[in-house]
Amino acid sequence: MSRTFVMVKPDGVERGLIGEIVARFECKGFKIKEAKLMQIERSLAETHYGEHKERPFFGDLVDFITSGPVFAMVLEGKDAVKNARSLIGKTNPADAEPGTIRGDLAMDVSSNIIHGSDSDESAEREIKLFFQ
Ligand code: RTP
Ligand code: MG
Repeated sequence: MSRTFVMVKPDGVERGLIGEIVARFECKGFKIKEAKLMQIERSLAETHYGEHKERPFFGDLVDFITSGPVFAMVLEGKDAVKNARSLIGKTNPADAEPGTIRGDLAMDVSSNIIHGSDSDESAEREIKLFFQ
């Protein structure tokens, strides 16, 4: 068993999709170990997305992720990072397969409704950042 960090982004919370998204992870077999609705401070957003700080979309990404509450979760399961990313689907919802969360529920790369850690190291780093 391993852990991953997942959060419903402000667009997903605003659209009332927390229940739908949590249900998909539970149906897959994940256990929810921690969960909270929270407002992300700008400094936390900049640290969380630090790997993208030189990218042209960084400012918009930080503005977006701090624009309203997010629903942050720690999920446990077999190959948690990989299984969660496969449920989530590709970064750009236009490329995400139907059946995935982004493929079914989003249309735009800048508001793609959910975040999932991309490696075990990122997962542990992000779990510490959000749930110390
Ligand atoms: P996330 O970190 O949010 O789970 O998304 P991801 O791993 O699938 O994608 P990543 O490469 O880490 O990018 C982080 C977020 O930046 C936005 N993005 N915009 N305009 C663009 O070309 C672009 N590329 C990435 C997306 O909202 C993505 O989720
Ligand atoms: Mg990422």
